[in-house]
Amino acid sequence: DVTFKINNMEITVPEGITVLEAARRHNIDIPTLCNLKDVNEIGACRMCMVEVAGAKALQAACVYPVAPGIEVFTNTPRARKARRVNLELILSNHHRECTTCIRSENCELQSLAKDLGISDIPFEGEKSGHHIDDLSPSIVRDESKCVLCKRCLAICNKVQKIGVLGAVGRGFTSQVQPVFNKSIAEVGCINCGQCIVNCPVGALKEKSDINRVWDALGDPTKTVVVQSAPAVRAALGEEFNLPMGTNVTGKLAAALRRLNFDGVFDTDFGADVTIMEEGTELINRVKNGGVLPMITSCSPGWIKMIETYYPEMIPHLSSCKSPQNMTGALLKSHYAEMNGIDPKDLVVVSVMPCTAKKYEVQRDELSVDGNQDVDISITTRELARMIKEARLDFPALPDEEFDPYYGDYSGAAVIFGATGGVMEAAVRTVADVLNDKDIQKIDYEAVRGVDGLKTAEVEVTPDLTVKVAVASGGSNIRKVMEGIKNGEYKDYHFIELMACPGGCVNGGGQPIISAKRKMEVDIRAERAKALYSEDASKKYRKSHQNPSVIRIYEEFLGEPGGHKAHELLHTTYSQ
Ligand code: HC1
Repeated sequence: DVTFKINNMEITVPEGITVLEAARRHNIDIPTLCNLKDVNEIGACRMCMVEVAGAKALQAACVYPVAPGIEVFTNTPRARKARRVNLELILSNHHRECTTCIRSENCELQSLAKDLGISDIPFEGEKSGHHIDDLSPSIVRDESKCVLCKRCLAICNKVQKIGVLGAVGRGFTSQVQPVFNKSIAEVGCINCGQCIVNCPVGALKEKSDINRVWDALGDPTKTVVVQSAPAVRAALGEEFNLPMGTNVTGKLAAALRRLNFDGVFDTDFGADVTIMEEGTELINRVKNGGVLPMITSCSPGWIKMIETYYPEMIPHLSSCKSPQNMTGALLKSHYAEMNGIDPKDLVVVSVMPCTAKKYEVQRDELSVDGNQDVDISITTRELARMIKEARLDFPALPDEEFDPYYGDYSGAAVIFGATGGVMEAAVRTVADVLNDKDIQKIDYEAVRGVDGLKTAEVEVTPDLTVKVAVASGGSNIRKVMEGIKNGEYKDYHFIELMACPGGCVNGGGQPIISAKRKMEVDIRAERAKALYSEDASKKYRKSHQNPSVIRIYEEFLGEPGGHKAHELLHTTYSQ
């Protein structure tokens, strides 16, 4: 431990942390804009300037390590003045359309300006770029709002290891841009949206599809149904000031119903169907000498990553569509038929924690005669905006159920939204099928938790111990890819990969949490708790026990992995 003085108060903190973190641990805040714990600690924005006794110049607290006996002052006139000038300079070159900005009231720059009492900007003058890049189906970049904090760049390069953003120019011409000054749509971006959820301001946002949903809902010739992903219920409440980790499944169903969707369904139903198909595929590959390890295929950011960067690994990918698209394909076929609706007049909307789902729905492989399985995908944040626009008092809504059949799901489906959840759901079903009994011990703790890369061995039958791995976030995915290539995973059977760190609960479409708050809580763990507690409360906790899943195979699909299932629920990938 290290003992030193901050604002004349003696504190003791662990060695190796920064003055910023030490101060915050003792309830002394120092403002920051560019800091992102463990990811972007570069002292670029100069907002965290403090005085250190004996040092002439002010120091950036976010990169200044604690040391025994130092004396730090966070609130001197000189430090306050430096921060003010820095902030005024940033604001002078910022496109300040605060009332209409997507990040209004959730903007770290706006909060700082308010907290530091900035009322006018003395440096008004020429403003740099005003270019808006909206060619991607997922991500919109507005350079005029960029504050050059480089948080997006650090996340993309270091955490996701995709590296499509770079810093160019110097001084006034500095910019953060996709490589080769191209559109983000043209540079191998995997659409994960981690840049968006780590941007302090409105320089990055999702491509909004809200108006398309309102238009569909207002069109009397259309039947408009909605499906909501597992992870949405773990975070939507945050948009309405409910505590992080509150499960809002019941209010989510109630809100969707009050937005006037004709059917209020759950992607979790499709997640259960996915387990039937993926479990069957795994058993077949194990029994018949197919390509192993088999890798999950539900995260569209991961799909884009393998197609772009590891096409030679595609034979490892499960052929299963994602739960979103399985649900969509069944709605466009079975549900439409059952209800006498022409599939052309059925609009399927999905609510996803994900920006890559906007890209996924447009994939050519996921349409029948030009009719997409899922027509429009919106993020958790966009749904929150629709609920606000419709003036629904979300926290006061009653808890309702999703509509029967396509709204029925098991506990196994709910945990899809957290890293390790798909694996656990699959193992629950595979173990029951191979043993032909209802196994009672189904909490597979070894694959739970937020670690980026986990491995486990599960004895599913006396003759078969399944070796599994679970990874989330691009850098961990890259480790697994390299591991497969060099033989490290040669006796593994099944690997779950999710593009976003922590899985969908931390997806690029989820509510945006400030960097300061993320220093205090692990949002991945908090949100995951909401899913595991719903799982534990469900009557059926295994996908194959969901009575509506049993029913759809009986009355429509036939056998898991059979002809009809293949036609509707499986897909191909491009190399
Ligand atoms: Fe996910 Fe999935 S879990 S990919 O993370 O398999 O987005 O929530 O909907 O499709 O079910 C996302 C979440 C989601 C699919 C499911």
